[in-house]
Amino acid sequence: MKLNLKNNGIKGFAALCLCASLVACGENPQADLPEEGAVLENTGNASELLASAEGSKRKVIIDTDTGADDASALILAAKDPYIEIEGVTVLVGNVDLEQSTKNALMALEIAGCDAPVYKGSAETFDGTEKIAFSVFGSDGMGDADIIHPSREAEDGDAIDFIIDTVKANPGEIEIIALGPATNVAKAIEKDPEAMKNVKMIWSMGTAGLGPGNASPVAEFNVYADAMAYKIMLDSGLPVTVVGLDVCDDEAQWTDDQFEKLKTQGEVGEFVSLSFGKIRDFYKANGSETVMNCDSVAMMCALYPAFIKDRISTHGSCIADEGETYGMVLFYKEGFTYDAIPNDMIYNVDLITDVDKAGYFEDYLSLISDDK
Ligand SMILES: [Ca+2]
Repeated sequence: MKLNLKNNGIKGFAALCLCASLVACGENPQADLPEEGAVLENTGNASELLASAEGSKRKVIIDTDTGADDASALILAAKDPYIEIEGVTVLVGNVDLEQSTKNALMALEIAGCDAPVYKGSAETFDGTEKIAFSVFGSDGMGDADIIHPSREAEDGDAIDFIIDTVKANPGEIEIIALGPATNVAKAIEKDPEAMKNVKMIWSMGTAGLGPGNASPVAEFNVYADAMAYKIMLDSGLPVTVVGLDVCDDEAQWTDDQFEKLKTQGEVGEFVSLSFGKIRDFYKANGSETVMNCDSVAMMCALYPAFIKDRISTHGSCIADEGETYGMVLFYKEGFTYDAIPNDMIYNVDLITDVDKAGYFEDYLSLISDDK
């Protein structure tokens, strides 16, 4: 879908789009943002999404166990003119901490973004050594020889960075967590008072209201560190969860779509190549299409219009060993259960529907330099 964006009384919207691609990561001057209430004439969803974003810059920390899906989401964020990426915090998950850090640095670099990157957890919340498990290739990025970052991570620790940034920006910081909840849980444990000032934690995690992928009931990010996820949900902090069930069916990317990505310059080719190994994995398991949940979560966090439905819930994570390890139960606010009282803390919003059909075209448009 070719977008037809028209400048409709907005100062230099074309310049905004160009600006967004050249000086991403919150370097765009505020004056270049569309004025509140501005109307964008368009024929495509992505521009509607841009118009639905808030008029002032939001401050985000992106927490990532950077594999190909995380990298695609980082690029989406780096291209967004409405957010300031305060920093990217990394942890083990899809790949080990060192590789995860390199992948995050490379994804930012390919998107022209110089946000600082901080290393975090190399093990689970309770100190268990974490064995990385990747279906994205040994480097988490398709083993396509595309990871050659020119930058290195900052000296500071990711947990301290999260705490210090939240302290310095009370009520303003949104954490977009794309991996296991270890870094977030450690920050909550280390300074719970400071973390009360978090505006929102967006979490790609859980099976939502559908089946799991790490086990029949557990999703990978939760399964990788269920205690950390439990601490995050039990903290009472506001959490918005994007589960597996809103990333399936029409939201899954096809071979044709990956080919289309390849034609979208250096960034599109990078994303397409990084998914090579997981596409093989899906095909070997009988699926011609591939999930990209981290970018669904990023779309939800950045573009309210992408979200079609949500419910207010209490989220309860099972961290005890056993068949249900890593399962998350959602108790719906206002629902009367037969057997148990439903008078809990409803700090967890569960996204229950997104614009699956428009997801790929939206993604393609939003990372494009010629929106
Ligand atoms: Ca991830």
